Amino acid sequence: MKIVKAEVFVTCPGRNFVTLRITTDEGITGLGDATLNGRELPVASYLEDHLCPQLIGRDAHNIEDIWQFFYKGAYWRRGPVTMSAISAIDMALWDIKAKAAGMPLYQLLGGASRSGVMVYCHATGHTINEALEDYAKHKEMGFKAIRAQCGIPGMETSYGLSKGKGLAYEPATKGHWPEEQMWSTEKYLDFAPKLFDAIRNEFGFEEHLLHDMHHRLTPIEAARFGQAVEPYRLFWMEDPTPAENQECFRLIRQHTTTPIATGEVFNSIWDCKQLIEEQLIDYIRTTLTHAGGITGMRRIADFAGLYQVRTGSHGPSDLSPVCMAAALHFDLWVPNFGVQEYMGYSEEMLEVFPHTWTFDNGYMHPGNEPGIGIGFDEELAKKYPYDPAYLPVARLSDGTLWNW
Ligand code: CS2
Ligand code: MG
Repeated sequence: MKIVKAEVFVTCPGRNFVTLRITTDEGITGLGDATLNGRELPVASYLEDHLCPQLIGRDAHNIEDIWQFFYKGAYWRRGPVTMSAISAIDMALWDIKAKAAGMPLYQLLGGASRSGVMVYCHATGHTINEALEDYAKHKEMGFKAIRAQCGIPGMETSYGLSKGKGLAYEPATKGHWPEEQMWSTEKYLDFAPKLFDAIRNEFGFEEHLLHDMHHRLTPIEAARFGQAVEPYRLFWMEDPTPAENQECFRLIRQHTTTPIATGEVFNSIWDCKQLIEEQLIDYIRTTLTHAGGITGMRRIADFAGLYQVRTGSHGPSDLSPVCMAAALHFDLWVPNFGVQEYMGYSEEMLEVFPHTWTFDNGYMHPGNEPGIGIGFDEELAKKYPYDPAYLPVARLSDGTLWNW
């Protein structure tokens, strides 16, 4: 089955998404997500200018060889742009293979290991009370795992907050310049435990409670945070510190039993190697869109399984519904599954990407259509052209650039 066409679409039904569509001589098409928030166009160009022409004429069934060809064959290995492009190709080819086999993708991977995929949602508020209201709303919807974030007194904004009460969370700002936000670790460390205290007092321990620190603490500060929140038994603390230096997680680990999740910005198994091998983390958050598609993620998950590290894939709505659809197949199969992030999508987004997944009482299922169960409405997508937007940056009160 030969590849005859590979097309790239950039569309913005609320957020910019990069979509790859591969077509074969048998008329089967596959979709892949190549979205890299705030850096969409280089990935689109990497695909269009370099990889797509080299796909034409290849056997669509040779997924592994095509992955290796673009990984080793570029000479320049890894990196978010390269890996997002390879990921999209990989996802689209698995979609095609599953359609050709007449099976939902999870069947090709080895079948379902569970009846549904536990997903976690976001509860957020500018104050603790607002966060409690949002938590109650999500609990009511049936979520079994809830991430909680809230505003910190003395800081105008913080990670994970919407731009106003009742508005959907959207960190990026339109235009060509990132918003600059102020960050104070001291204020955060003093206040954040109060949020978990309020949640556990109000709702008890029934739901899994998660929290994202978004890379902002140093290792010793993260250790102090982990220790302070132990009584609230978090499911995980996410990205406590930047992870380029993997061994710095040792220091956090020595001080706290609060489980650790990291990896949403990783793009290969090498970024996770030491963290997994030394059991410095509990959940690996790599995603299909950035870490090499099904082929890359399967390798990471199997490796993690040796060390009892479970998956907890990144799933914000700046990864397209194509990624979410494929992720649900992966999650339904992967033996060492932990949880899947699910922020949800706007109506406009879901109209451009019609899907077969379902949500029931906190668990999602990818559906049983052949392939990954996602479509792309090319005509509708044209109504939403690329609209530049950038993630914010964070600075300390003296102006020093920090980790957003
Ligand atoms: C995140 C994201 O979902 C998460 O855990 O940390 O919100 C992240 O900030 C965005 O995906 C960046 O594009
Ligand atoms: Mg995160």
